[in-house]
Amino acid sequence: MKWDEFIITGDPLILGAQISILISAIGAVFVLTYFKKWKWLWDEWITSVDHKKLGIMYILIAILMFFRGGIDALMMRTQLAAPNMTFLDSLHYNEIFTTHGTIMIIFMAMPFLIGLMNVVIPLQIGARDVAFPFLNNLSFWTFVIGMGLFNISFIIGGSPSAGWTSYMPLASNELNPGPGQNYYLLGLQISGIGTLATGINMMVTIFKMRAKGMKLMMMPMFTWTTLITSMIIVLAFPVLTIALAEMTFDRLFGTHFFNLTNGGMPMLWANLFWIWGHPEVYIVALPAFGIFSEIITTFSKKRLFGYNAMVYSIVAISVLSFLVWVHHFFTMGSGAVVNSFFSITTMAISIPTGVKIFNWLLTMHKGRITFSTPMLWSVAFIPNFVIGGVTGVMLAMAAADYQYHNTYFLVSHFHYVLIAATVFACFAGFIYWYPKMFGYKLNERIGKWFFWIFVAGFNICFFPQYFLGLDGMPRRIHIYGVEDGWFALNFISTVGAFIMGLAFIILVYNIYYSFRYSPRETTGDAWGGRTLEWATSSAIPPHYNFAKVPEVTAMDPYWDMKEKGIDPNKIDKYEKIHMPSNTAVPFVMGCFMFLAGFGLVFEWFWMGIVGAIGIFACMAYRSFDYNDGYYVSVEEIEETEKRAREAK
Ligand code: HEM
Ligand SMILES: [Cu+2]
Repeated sequence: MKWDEFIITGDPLILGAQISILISAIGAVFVLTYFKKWKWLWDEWITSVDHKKLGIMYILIAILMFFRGGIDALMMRTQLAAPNMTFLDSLHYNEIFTTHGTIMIIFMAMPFLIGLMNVVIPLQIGARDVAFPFLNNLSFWTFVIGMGLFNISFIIGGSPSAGWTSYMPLASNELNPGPGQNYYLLGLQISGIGTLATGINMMVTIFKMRAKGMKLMMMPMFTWTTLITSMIIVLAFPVLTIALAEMTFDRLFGTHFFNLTNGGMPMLWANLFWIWGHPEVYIVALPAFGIFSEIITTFSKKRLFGYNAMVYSIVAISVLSFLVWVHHFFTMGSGAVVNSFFSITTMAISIPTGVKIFNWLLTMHKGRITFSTPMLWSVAFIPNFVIGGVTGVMLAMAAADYQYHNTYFLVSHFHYVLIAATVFACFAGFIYWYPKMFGYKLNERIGKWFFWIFVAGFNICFFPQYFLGLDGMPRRIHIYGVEDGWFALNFISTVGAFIMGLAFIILVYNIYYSFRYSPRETTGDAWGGRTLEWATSSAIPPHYNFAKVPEVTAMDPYWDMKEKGIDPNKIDKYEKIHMPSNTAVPFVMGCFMFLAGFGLVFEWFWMGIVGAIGIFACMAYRSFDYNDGYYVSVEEIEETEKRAREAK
């Protein structure tokens, strides 16, 4: 690599991005220095082990990534707006769909949901924190480092361009020289470690830290979906870890796992990728189902219809999610028997999913529904997601898939599923728990504008793509001709994409507007909630969550308490509370991970070794760190609780 190739120059779009990043960075440093906020940032956020703060930081970064992925999407839609456009060349287009897909799934959808889990789950089960608070901070920093490494590729060295699926041999050294693909491998590898640790953490938290009396079959639905999602993470992510490591070896050390030479198998990569990749789809879908369940019950003022059926269908979906991966390559010639098997398992998933849809509808049936914005998103989810689901069943028919495969029919299908389930749920959950995090609601009127414009833009963008697909337009093409006859629908689709972009601006404006003008929430129970997170005070409950952990005697425990006239915050005598200390180790370790990752991307092995030594040094340091946390004194609890009550 020559130095003049190191920093990407010459492209006006990238130059614009570089300049705006530089300006934002200088601005951030200036603001932090001017308001003397560095210490606050370090003590209260960077080294914090408080699950709520880590959750908020996850969400913040996810929104940032939604912006980046969204800009990518708009650039692609601009290029495709009309025949023979020359806005992006083919290589540039390839890079952008690769970073768009990877960022949206790995660095937007997952961290958004993990952020909401972090904020909500310990509160919802009546715990003081997650099971392993140190690990939680470490997970966060590994995710940030992986995200950062992946994102700098477009400034330093060049972006990956082999698609988010990185099929071999397209992703090999021969067809994809340069550091781009290495960024993909190492960025995902590092952030994947964080995700795996989060999965373990959440699983142990939910199994071991529930409030007294909360049996498994009494857990709120978001807790259930988080538990099952965590199990999927623990089972699926190691497959990705191995696959990425093998491809890294192929590229860096000349092994032959996925090359055609010396017995390697390109299809092995496709299989490993989707053995992780399909469960991954459910990692971002199940928590969404949980969020909708919480919101629909709250705003229908009813218990969830068919609670047991809901739990069993989540379990069924999670088992099936490991048995369908071949539907991603029906056309690669596995033969009729294999294709039939995977065709049937795929279609079978629609049964438990359908059960859930009916349960949500029946929860709303005869409920006293209020259409607040979180509820609007949840109601809109149902028909939009059904469109995605039904076209999924169409794709599942192996014989018919020979027609749909790799066309815009598929592109439309997976966006209907990912946006109507995951993105709608992220928005819904964000708005729903916003008062818990920040102490005031987002403005409802602006929120409704955001909702209607986004949902309209979404359908205008993606519905026409089904017909483009049926008309034969392949995915991942950067140009088409007048004679193809795809102009009108593509143009409509692009208009829809920009409408969604407009909606996003409205969301950002709403955050600003509500920060300035929203009335402060004083009850801690902004929406008339049913579960325990609403029993704590807001904004952001005290770092120990509950001065005294409530005892659970019924499903929807907070609703039950309210009905019985019990105030969980009325406590005669406080007792001191044990809490974990902050830690700087994960942040430092993250810096070494970055060094190691960056070194490997450029095959500067000395740098990789320095980074690795640093990582091990941090581990050793941590092993001899006997800090067992500290006690929050009774006086401090009294003081904190008084302040929280006074805010009422
Ligand atoms: C918000 C509006 C969005 C728009 C306008 C949009 C648009 C696009 C476009 C134009 C492509 C390239 C299609 C092609 O050339 O084959 C694409 C691919 C993709 N999108 Fe989106 N997208 C959006 C949101 C999302 C979200 C939220 C996710 C995931 C959570 C997502 C995941 C993907 C994936 C995985 C690909 C495939 C990338 C590949 O082929 O390697 N998109 N999207
Ligand atoms: Cu799949």
